[in-house]
Amino acid sequence: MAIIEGRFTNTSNLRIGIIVARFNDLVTSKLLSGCLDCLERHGIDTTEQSKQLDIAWVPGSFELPIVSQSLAQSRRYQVLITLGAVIRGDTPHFDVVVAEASKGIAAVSRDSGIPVIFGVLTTDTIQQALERAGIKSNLGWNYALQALEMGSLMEELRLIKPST
Ligand code: INI
Repeated sequence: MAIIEGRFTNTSNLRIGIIVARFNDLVTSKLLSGCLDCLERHGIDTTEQSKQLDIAWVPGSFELPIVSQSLAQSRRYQVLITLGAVIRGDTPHFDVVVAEASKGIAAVSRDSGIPVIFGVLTTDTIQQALERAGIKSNLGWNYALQALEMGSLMEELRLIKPST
């Protein structure tokens, strides 16, 4: 029996790309701070000189899939994290932005074989978004943990030898 699971230690070989939406920057910059805090505490070099981490900014969550796709195609990263905040109160096309971002991110992940963490908050109000980005908890932290787990899990899976 093989037990296959990700880990949260020995992160020195992990390369991570983060794609952040500027729309609702008040929220997404907080998600990014939480994410970086968690990565740093798990041994990832988060300094400006880091060779383990790159951060790409996009205008809004709608643009997260295309830039994720480009980073995935570079084969430079074991895992990508997308960060966005879509707030229903702000827009009648909430459903369109959420649907395109979620379907697009899932498609990039499946097509490239590189896990892409879905770190897009979808809330009714800015208050709810802020509560999830630092006032109560910071989901950026959770997205970073999920990235560590998935990045290392996919490496484990690649090591499985075909049965003879
Ligand atoms: N983008 C978001 O990330 N969150 C939103 O709440 C949002 N609203 O409200 O419209 C939003 N719109 C911008 C969209 O993601 C694109 O950047 C834009 O349509 C250009 O393609």
